[in-house]
Amino acid sequence: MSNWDEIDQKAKKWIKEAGERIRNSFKMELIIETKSNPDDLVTNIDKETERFFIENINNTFPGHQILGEEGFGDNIESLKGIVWIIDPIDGTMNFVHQQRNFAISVAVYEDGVGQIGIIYDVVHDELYHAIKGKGAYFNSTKIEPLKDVTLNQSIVGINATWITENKRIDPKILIPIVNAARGTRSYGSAALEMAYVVTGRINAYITMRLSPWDFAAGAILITEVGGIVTTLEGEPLHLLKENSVICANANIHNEIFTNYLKRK
Ligand code: 2AM
Ligand code: CA
Repeated sequence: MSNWDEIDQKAKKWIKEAGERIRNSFKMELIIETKSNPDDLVTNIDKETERFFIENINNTFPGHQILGEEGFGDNIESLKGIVWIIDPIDGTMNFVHQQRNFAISVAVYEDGVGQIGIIYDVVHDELYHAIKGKGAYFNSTKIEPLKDVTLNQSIVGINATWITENKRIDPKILIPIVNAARGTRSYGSAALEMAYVVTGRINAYITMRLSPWDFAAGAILITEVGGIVTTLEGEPLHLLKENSVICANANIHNEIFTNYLKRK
């Protein structure tokens, strides 16, 4: 068994165990706190789940580094070596308000190159997973490469906050894309929305601002089905800072950058 297979099997075991704990937590009362603003939620379950991964990874793979949303991992300044990038609950607002539409996202990178990407839809017990070069899977079924549909035949995942997000990029650039698409959807978990692009349930996902733990696993999965992931300026995603993100099949990505967005 190769090194990556062993890491992949452990990661999947832990993600399933963490999911089981999260499903059990539905019966208990949550401790909800806010982070950067009153809408930025974190719960005791986000924190417990992240600690669960960190403990297991540190015990099993002591040389590996960990970047986690809740900050219990390492203080990472470089991507050298093996780095786990973990979002214990992606879509925390959905977790708190809906008890659905959230996921655990786990990615393993080596020297900045994505090797393993796993997204677990906890409520549906659905696992999206990929090892670099071996294709992407939905549970035990191999996912077909993305079909070359055009934007006017597409559903685009996009969050309504794009209307007001204008720190670096003028949100108006998205209006013609929304008009050209067949429809838009917003699910509130970047990891799940990227998993939906991978399985063709939506055909593109566009967002003005994500953190590395939101997209680290999704980016690996999308690459494995022939899709493209970049910033809205057409650059590769940076794994140690916030990024705008557009991911889609190669055809739509090209169509959008030919007709609507400018590369830097
Ligand atoms: P979270 O639930 O882990 O916070 C919602 O559209 C998606 O964007 C979720 O994946 C959410 O992750 C993420 N998100 C919400 N606010 C964000 C912010 N200020 N910066 C980066 N990502 C954010
Ligand atoms: Ca997240």
